Amino acid sequence: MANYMKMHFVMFVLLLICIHETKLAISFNDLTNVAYGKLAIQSSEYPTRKYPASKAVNGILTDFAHTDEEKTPWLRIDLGRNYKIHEIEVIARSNCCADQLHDLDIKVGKSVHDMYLCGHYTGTPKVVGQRIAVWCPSDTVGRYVQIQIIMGWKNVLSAAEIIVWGR
Ligand SMILES: [Ca+2]
Repeated sequence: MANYMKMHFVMFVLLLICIHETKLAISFNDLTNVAYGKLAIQSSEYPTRKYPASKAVNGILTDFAHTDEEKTPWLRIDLGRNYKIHEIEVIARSNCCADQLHDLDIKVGKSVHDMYLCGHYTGTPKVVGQRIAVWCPSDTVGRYVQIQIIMGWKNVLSAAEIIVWGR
């Protein structure tokens, strides 16, 4: 009987280990924000030049990058090397005007001349500080991440932060 109990105990422990390993396999703990502090440029500067693209990758949600008025403004981040990219989040500015951030193409590429779509956001944020998230196709690898407004005629692109979850 003692051996029977011991065998059950060992099986129970093995089961716990299996559950633990499975959880590790499906968790995303190894992803980091690979955009944080990286080089960023945007298609134009707001006339006061107070809102450079770097403000979209500085980890601060209360400031933001802001282009001048254009038809299809964009902001591009150079991650410094290729990363496997899982998810990209774009956070609207938190003081006003979240609707500036609408109808976005979110692209990834190994080269700025060869970017492909990770995801598209259709519509307009309804609240300040809104988070827009897109999940890239599973095999997405790239060094450059770009967001661009593709609808309308007079737009400004203003993002408080762009978070790129990758490894
Ligand atoms: Ca910021």
